[in-house]
Amino acid sequence: MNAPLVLVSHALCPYVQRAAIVLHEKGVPFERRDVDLADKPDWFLRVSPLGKTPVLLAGGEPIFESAVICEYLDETVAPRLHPLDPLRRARHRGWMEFGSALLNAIAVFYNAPDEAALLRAAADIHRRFRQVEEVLHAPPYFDGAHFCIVDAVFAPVFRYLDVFERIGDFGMLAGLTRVEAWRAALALRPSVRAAASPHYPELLAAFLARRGSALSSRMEE
Ligand SMILES: N[C@@H](CCC(=O)N[C@@H](CS)C(=O)NCC(=O)O)C(=O)O
Repeated sequence: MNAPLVLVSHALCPYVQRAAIVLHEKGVPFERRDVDLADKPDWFLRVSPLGKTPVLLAGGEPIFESAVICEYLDETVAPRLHPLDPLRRARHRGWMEFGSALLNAIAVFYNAPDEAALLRAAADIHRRFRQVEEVLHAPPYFDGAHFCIVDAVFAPVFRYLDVFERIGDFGMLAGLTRVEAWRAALALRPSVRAAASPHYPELLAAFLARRGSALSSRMEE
């Protein structure tokens, strides 16, 4: 892979972080090009058929969808992050999808219109993390010592929790010691640290405060 890589990004996008983490793990230099998703430029709509970030421009060719970008990078640049065994790889792909569903549940939480819906959404997120707790058996990462793409998918999920916990105790990880240990290990990983701006917590807090949601109201208290 010789041509320069460009990651079309948005500062708050968790899917962009997945791709940035994988690029960093593989030691691939890349340029981030941020777009305003509230006012999408024409060049962006030409390379992003769904109008979403991330897009990876690889030698000028656009690749969209974060999971596809991660898989492409894994197939083309060492070290391999996915397991070599097809059955384990298939299971990892399932948990990547689970991570995407968790991001949707997080959006339901921060958009919840009232306290009852907010607490229901928090309980739903806790239930999902209980499922994750059941499959974590080999610390420090998702599948043992080897950092994998599922780790890159969950690290941005945990970044949300860091900010939610500043607002209140929602018990999303209550009693889930293996998930907490995994979260702590991911937070120390250089690729994870580099995937978002140091201002990310403040930017996310400002975004959450503007939602007009129950969570926004709590932030005003
Ligand atoms: N399935 C996509 C989801 C990407 C996504 O939802 N990106 C959001 C930002 S985090 C976006 O671009 N939203 C703009 C829009 O939907 O108009 C992926 O995995 O890449």
